[in-house]
Amino acid sequence: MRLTGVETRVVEIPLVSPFRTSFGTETVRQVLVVRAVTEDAEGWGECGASESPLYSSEYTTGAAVMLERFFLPAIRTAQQALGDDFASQHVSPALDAFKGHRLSKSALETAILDAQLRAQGVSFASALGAVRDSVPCGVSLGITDTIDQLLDDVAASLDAGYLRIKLKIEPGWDIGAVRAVRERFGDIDLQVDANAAYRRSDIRLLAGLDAFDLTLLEQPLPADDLLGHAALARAISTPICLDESITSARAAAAAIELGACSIVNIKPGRVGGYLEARRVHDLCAAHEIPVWCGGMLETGIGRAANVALAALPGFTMPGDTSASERYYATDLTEPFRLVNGRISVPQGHGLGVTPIAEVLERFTVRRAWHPLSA
Ligand code: NPG
Repeated sequence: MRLTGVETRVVEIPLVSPFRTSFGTETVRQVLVVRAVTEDAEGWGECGASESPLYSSEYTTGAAVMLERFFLPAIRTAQQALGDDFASQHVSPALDAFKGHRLSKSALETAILDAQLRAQGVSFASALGAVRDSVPCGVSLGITDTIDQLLDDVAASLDAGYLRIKLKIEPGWDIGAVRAVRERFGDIDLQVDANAAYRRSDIRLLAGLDAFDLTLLEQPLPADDLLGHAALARAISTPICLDESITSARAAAAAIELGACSIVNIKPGRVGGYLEARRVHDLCAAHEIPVWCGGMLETGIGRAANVALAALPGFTMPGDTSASERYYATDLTEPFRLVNGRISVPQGHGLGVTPIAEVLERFTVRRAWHPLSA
């Protein structure tokens, strides 16, 4: 393929309601949208970074700078060396010298992969190896001011058809919230996500969750504390799932070998892209570790790719692949809808969805075009 250029846009879209986690509250989703233009097609990617570096070290403006200053010049060099043989599998090696910044790398690789697949007439799902045409969906519920509000959110989510509920927790909003939801809704598929808000000294407190038969406890401890997670896994019966700690297939292998988790949340952005996400999936499948697809408040662009990934065989648990309306009154693409708790996997070429030009324009706050042709 021959890339003629890449457009970066910073987009700001209001969320239907504030999303509060242990690391902060988002009311407007600020997102970097990447468009890769080739001679035959154009492709789209979305960066999972938020306005501030609170979930990870990356943030939207920084991601735009990384692309502009480092990644696009490296892609230009790779393309000059490879000529028409340049393809999406060359993106990650071309960017490998730059440490970290995986969310940003993923956005660029996804846009280039999308352009390639559209030109080839292949869907993301079939390129990745999907085995189903719809995926079971869960929902992630933020921290609320009161337990009553949380119970209302759970009730609305179950009414909408979500097949599992994930509660965000933090110190002071954990056992009580879980108990209230269990008491009110009984035997639902329920899990919790701490976003690294606890420390090893909280093991006794976290053992208190065992009474509630949760499907999993996600990322209780800091990302770099694999040994702490292993110690916790030995001390409690609730299965441990890792998110922030799993930054690559290599990191997943270490976590599994150490006994730090028995379930893995795969977020393609967090591991640097969909190609690495598939490697994490394959590794977990080889170790019989169930996986599910995480979410980062994606617009329809990122959601399309996540839903395709979640259709791979090892994704045996419902993911954070909610319908567009859970977050956005107006999505950048045609909205993803929940039907009987599932979302259909797009079957069109590439991502199978395209941003609606007028909507994209309305929410764009900054844009830049970076020519790449020689
Ligand atoms: O459904 O897209 C979704 C959101 C799921 O809870 C969710 N995402 O910690 O996993 C997380 C959280 C998140 C949101 C992370 C925004 C980073 C940014």
